[in-house]
Amino acid sequence: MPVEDVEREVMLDFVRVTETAALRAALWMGKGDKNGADQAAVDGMRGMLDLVNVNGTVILGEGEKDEAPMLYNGERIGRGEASGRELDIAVDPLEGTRLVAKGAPGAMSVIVAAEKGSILPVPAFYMEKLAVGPAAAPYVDIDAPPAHNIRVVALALDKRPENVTVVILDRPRHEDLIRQVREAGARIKLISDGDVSAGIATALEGSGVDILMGIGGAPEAVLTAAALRCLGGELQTRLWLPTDEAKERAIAGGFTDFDRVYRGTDLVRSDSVIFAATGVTDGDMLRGVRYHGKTARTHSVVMRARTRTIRFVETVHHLEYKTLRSRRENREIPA
Ligand code: VTB
Repeated sequence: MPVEDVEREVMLDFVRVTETAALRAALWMGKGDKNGADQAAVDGMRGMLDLVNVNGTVILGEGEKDEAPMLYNGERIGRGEASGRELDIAVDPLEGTRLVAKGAPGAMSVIVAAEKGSILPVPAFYMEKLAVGPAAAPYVDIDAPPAHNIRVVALALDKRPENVTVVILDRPRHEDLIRQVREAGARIKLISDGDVSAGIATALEGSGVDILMGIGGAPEAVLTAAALRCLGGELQTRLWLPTDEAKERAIAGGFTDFDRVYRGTDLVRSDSVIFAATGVTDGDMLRGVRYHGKTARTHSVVMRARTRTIRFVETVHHLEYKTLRSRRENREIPA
């Protein structure tokens, strides 16, 4: 069966996967327990993945950096039947664990499925990132100073540099970057977490953000790359290896050129890719989980690069009829 047929067939199953993770994580909103929220999302995601007719290998699981529970790198997922296609999988069952713990906006559950061999197994926790939408894509350069990139984005978007909005993770490591962006005259949106949705937002008209800059999680960069492949945006990245240990880890993973710029198309090397996400708390792109009586409502996006179709899916889940049973572990997965 041609690969594109498989994408069409399984893409809605991947929405079910992120919906389930989001529904479980949403119960932890505001409880001050980011690990509990993450574990709930991981359980939901793993349980639902057992039902999908693919043979996936997790290339980038989540959690290593934060020592969170994880879908392990190398773990085999899917129903495991001969008819299932081999796929690379990258997941972040809960992007923004701290956001859920605080009940803050912007958390979502994310999965990427791509042609086997196409997801780069980045052996780093962090990457420098520069993301923009389609109009500015040809002009930006991660090696250029922020002022240059702000200028070219302003030109591409036909606005003044003072009207350009740059999203940056609010971290001490970004002090100098923030100063440079301010000197260049642009506006800044500092976020506490969630640079996947911020990176994607640069490619969504009307999101209010134009550029993502700074250092964030490396798996998050790969997820962003997959989404931007579907949206026509541009992502440029470089490994950020602040310690000897981080450098050794990169070398052990076969990465020796630390100055190399990885573009989104280097991180996800095929157009045969599906990106699915469901909102947990309200965000720029997705609404969070809402409860009405005995139902819960989820809001998801699923897109694929080959056709660049972007589907927003709103689902009503009847909570009394919804059970999730792990086939592998043969047990009911608790909500
Ligand atoms: C970002 C953010 C994630 O990690 O990638 C961030 O998008 C980077 O790491 O939601 P630090 O928090 O260590 O700066 C997350 O916050 C998740 O770990």
